[in-house]
Amino acid sequence: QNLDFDYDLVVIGGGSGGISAAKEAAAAKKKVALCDFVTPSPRGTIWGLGGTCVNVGCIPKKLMHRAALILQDIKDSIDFGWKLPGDILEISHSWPTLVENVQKYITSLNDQYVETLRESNVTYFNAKATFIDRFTVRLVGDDGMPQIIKARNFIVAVGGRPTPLDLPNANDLCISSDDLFQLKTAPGKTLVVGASYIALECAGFLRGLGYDVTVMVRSILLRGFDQEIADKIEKHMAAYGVRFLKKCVPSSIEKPSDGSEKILVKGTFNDGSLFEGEYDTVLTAVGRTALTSELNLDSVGIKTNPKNKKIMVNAADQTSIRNIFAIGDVIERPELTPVAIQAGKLLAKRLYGKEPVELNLMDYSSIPTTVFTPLEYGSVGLDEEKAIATHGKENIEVYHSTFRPLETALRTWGTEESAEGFAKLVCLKDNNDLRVIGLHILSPNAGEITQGFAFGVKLKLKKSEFDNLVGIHPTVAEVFTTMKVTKSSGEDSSTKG
Ligand code: FAD
Ligand code: NA7
Repeated sequence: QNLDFDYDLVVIGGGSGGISAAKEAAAAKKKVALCDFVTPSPRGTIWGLGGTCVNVGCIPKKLMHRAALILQDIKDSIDFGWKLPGDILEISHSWPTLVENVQKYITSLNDQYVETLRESNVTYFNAKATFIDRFTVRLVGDDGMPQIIKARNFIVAVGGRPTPLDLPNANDLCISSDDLFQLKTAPGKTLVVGASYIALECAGFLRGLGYDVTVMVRSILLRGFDQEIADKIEKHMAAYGVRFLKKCVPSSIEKPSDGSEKILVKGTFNDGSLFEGEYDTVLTAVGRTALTSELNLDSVGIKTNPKNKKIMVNAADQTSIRNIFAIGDVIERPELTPVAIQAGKLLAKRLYGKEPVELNLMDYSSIPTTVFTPLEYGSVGLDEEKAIATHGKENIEVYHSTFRPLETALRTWGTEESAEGFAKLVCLKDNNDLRVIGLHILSPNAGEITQGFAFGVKLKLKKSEFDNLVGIHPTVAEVFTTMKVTKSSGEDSSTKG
């Protein structure tokens, strides 16, 4: 085979994982190219360099979450003595202003990514890549002109896109998270189909911004997360004004026959009863599909999981073809930005660094995460159900605490439930001690708290070590240093005084 390579490494996909790997490889003085191409959503939405997180994921989601929380702060301000110039009910929000400013910020990040690649000596192709053979890809950009490049190694980091709802008209009438953050007009009365992470986060901030929001839940909320906390999130969101249609799936999505601009959604509940409702916006968040179908992987011999189209890799992120690697959302690992970034960096270090390969293997255990629902839910390690399933109920002790954060202590609006927080430590009985194997918190700023405490779970600390840690008072996080009530005792988990 002619081994006249154009590059040492070609990275396919310019998102969190791809950019991280490309920069690290270029820093090791390798000749690197990165290609990134965004296929428009079925509604025609497109975006710039940086992948899902920057353009249609974490960043716009968190900014909109923040936009919604600001109204809570304004409402709370009255109880803290602030006098607002007018009636609180007259406060209004401009969706187009939010979208315009969020998009301006994203564009600035897109420009920064182009600049970073240039400064790092990574050649950037705004083009879609398809494999021709294990050393060659075809690139096609907006101009339609194909270009062939050869590389010794490839990293596939193409991520995923929202899975469309499998119903006629769904692509024309519904939007996905790919479209929401660029929506020109306010979403209005919204139905969110799906009940996981993305669905609940979007439902939460849309409600917080003042829209009428209903969530259609096929089975349970937040599959894979602690279900006691998922129940609390449901109650909190319901108190916040979100409606839930439980055990219901959509059966048809149409334009009403009266010619109105609304979208008519019909659905079926588990018990066979029927649902019908009209909405201004239907947002589907029913999972994501890895973008592997157009890479021509089969002809190169790269194996994918037929169930979910994800690329199969070994512990070193190597595919079934030796010189081709894959990282990020396109493989079967937690779909999170820092996971993709870390995996990309470590993979490049393993390929081109001087340290022994074993030192730079990616550790996928104890990865912290946060669901940015109106009351945030941070978690790291095992949830209670998984801990019991793995270790047996007799080997698990759970500490829990229900508390009212000072942030909401003076609140006179909303329900008691909407002002409460909750924390939980899942512990494994270990000789005469307990080891913390799961940490969960439902509170304002849960993301910030969980990031710090994740160390404790990652380092396999004992409950006694959490108890020995001196808290910072008055904070929410100090709850983890003072947890005394076990679930098995049946005592009330409310913290007083
Ligand atoms: P991506 O970032 O998806 O990048 C892949 C890139 O490759 C894309 O630009 C794609 O267009 C391009 N591409 C695809 N095919 C080709 C091809 N053939 N040729 C060239 N380019 C191609 N994670 C968190 O950690 N925290 C959060 O709060 C969070 N919130 C999220 C909210 C939403 C609404 C969504 C959708 C996701 C969220 N995520 C969050 C997940 C996070 O965005 C992803 O895990 C992360 O972006 C994955 O990075 P990646 O590099 O694997 O892929
Ligand atoms: P998930 O986590 O795969 O969840 C998909 C949700 O959509 C879940 O609630 C499903 O219910 C529901 N679903 C799936 N198919 C349907 C249909 N056909 N009808 C109704 N409801 C359906 O996807 P997300 O998009 O939330 O997040 C994916 C990742 O991206 C996530 O890990 C983040 O890290 C970023 P089920 O529980 O299966 O009954």
